[in-house]
Amino acid sequence: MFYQGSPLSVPSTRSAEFTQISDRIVEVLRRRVGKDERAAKPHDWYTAAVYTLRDAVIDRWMDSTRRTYETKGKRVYYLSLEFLIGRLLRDALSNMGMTRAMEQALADHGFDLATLEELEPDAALGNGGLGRLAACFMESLASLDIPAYGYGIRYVNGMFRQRIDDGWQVELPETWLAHGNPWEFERRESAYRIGFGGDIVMQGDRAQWNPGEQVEAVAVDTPVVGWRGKRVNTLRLWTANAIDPIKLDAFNAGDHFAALEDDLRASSLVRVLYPADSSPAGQELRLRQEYFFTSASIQDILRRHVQFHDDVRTLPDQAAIQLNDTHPAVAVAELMRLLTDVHGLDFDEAWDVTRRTIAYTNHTLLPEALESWPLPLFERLLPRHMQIIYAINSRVLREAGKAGMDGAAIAAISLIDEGGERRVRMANLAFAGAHSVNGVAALHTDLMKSTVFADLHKLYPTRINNKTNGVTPRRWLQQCNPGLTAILKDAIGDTFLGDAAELSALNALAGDAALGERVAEVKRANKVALAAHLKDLTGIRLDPDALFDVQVKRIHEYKRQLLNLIETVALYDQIRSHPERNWVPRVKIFGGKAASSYHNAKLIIKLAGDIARRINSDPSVGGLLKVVFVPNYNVSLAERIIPAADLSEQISTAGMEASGTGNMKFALNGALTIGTLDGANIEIKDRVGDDNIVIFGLTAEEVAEQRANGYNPRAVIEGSRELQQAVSAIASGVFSPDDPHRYAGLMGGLYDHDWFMVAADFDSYHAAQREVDRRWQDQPGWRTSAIRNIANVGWFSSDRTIGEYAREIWGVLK
Ligand code: T68
Repeated sequence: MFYQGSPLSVPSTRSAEFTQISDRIVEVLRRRVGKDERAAKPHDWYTAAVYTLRDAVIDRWMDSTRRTYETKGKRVYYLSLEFLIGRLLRDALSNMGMTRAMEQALADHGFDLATLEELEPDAALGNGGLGRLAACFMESLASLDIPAYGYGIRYVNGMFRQRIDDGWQVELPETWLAHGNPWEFERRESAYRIGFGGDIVMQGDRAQWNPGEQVEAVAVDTPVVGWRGKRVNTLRLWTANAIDPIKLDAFNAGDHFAALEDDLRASSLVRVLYPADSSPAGQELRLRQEYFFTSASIQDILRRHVQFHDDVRTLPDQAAIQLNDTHPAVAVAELMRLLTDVHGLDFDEAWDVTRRTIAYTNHTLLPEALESWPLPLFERLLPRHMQIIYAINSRVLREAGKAGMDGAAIAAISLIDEGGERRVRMANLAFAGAHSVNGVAALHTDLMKSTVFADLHKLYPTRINNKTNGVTPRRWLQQCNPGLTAILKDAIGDTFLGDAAELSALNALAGDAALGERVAEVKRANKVALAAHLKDLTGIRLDPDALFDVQVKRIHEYKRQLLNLIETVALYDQIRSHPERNWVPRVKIFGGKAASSYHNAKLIIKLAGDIARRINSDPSVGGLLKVVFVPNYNVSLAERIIPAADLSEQISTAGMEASGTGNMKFALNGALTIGTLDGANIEIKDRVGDDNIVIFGLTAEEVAEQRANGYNPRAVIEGSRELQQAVSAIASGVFSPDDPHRYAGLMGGLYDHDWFMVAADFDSYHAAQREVDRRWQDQPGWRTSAIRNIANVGWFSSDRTIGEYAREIWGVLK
């Protein structure tokens, strides 16, 4: 709502800062946006507010850069194909300590900050957890005053917008740059040539790569503000330009398309983010994207290094390069190439520098997600890198041979997969070229050692280490849940704002009824607000006094939205058969995107919609159960949904979710977790205590055992009345009368193989849900549990995670 001309109530104490900002906004509106106050539209005011804030940010930014240069400090470089940032205005205002002043200044001009914030599009340059982790890490690096650069791609179209048409997911391009981006600065002077293809000429024993094509990478910088504006770091995203954007002779000869061909080829490199969570897109363009941004980043890092320290051999003292998964793993070969072919180091020296500089984070054990490229493709695009990889490989295999490893172990360690079509294994390349290889939760790290990297781990036994993920408490508590933050400040003071571990002071107050009530009141207010928003989005009315049971994340079979849906159907059945029982009113909230080519994931979305339609319109459940699928789940929606959740669904098949980070965000906002012993759930349980979490299902070890010993899902389904009824109802079209066979295949898959152990875990999950009901019926007990969750998950702050990387991998903190 805009109150043009009639100011919102402005507190009588007008700070000098507020008056200054208020005047500055008008000045900026006129001179930089080019609008008069009377003509300006809300979007113009939004832009003026960002520019005004940005001016303050820039001063700190230059300050931070100067400090780093002066102290000759070691810098951290975080290479990631994804940064799932979301909106920046609230984050930057809050970290700069300018929220209140900006609110008042805008109110002075008749605008509401919260409304203007909604005009900012989400920067959605990521798929899910991996991309969001990179964004949390960037914020924590700045908050911990660590000089760092994030490097990635400035996609013109980020994560697709999800529309639900008749229950089916439809993918639409997201045009986040349509109205310009007031946060970014193009740096034309930071431009590099990136080559592809061509051939190699030997000059003595030095190789010279003559690429067949070239494109120019240009830096576009965004400031990243740390907590209390201590430091402002740089997120440097690369965009692509053709070296020769228009061939005038072709154009003048009338062949307009051919004249612009290079330009089109360059822009297509940075056009789209591949919407493939957990599975590599097997496209040439994807490999080109990976090399494009990696090469530009490594060239930039080396340029900065030699500018101040003319010896490239000191690189490891000045730079720590972290590879976010294998997407930038070609960095190993690229750094080797530049050190040997350009800077003249010999192979051994270059290998030593490379390994001491680079570290690699693994985010998945799913075999289908481990990147590998067909060798002929790799060789065609990156012929020099292929030679270097062969050279690295022969060295690694020699070491394995010397260590007495057998043929099978050597085949597993090889950077080249020789089984069938030959492929380049990016995880093995990253492992070999890094001094540190880390997993993202304790269980995941253990499994790395015993499964996919077992042989590499034997050869290099000190390389694998664990860094359990974290989330930034600024965005995921303070900014998204100001109501709860205010109560916590009243209860324990505000030191937790700078150090989330201080939340543990709440433990002493966990049984305090008055605090429990205040926390519950805020939760209810957040639920009322979410219900209103979801009513607008979906038309479905939700009761804020019901238990809000939420599963929001990418749709994937291993995350088991299907288990939740089948249990929802079983509950629906039981409510109808036993209406006399004391049922807990529930709202089941689902949200998430499916990779566009992932058929079963898309079918699961359709199933959620079909189940929702049937249950929501059935008067016999008497409003005890409602189901809603929230379209276009993204960071901004997460910021509304998570503070309003009572129950957090973290129900992946044990051993398959590397960590999870949503699990941490929900607990930090006082939701109880229902979950398997998977990923970071285990560490959450260890911290919040068994009484404050509901655990069910097979352990990772039991899953492996069952799979090895011949798991028979059909027998399991036939042995469970609730499960069988629910599965046959879905299979026979009870929820899809318009197409009764729609789910026959999906349900048939459960009977036949059930790789994700839905049937095996069903009874245990169903019982765990009834345990949740019992706990909910004891409201004081539930509130205590909620407080215990908030009190004990401060450890999952990304500040703690980054502190560990900084000390144990990068050597930049003591
Ligand atoms: C996630 N991985 C893990 N991958 O699944 C999750 N993959 O458990 C973990 O918490 C998180 O990483 C952070 O460590 C992903 O999100 C991808 O998004 C992805 C993208 C492209 C290709 C493969």
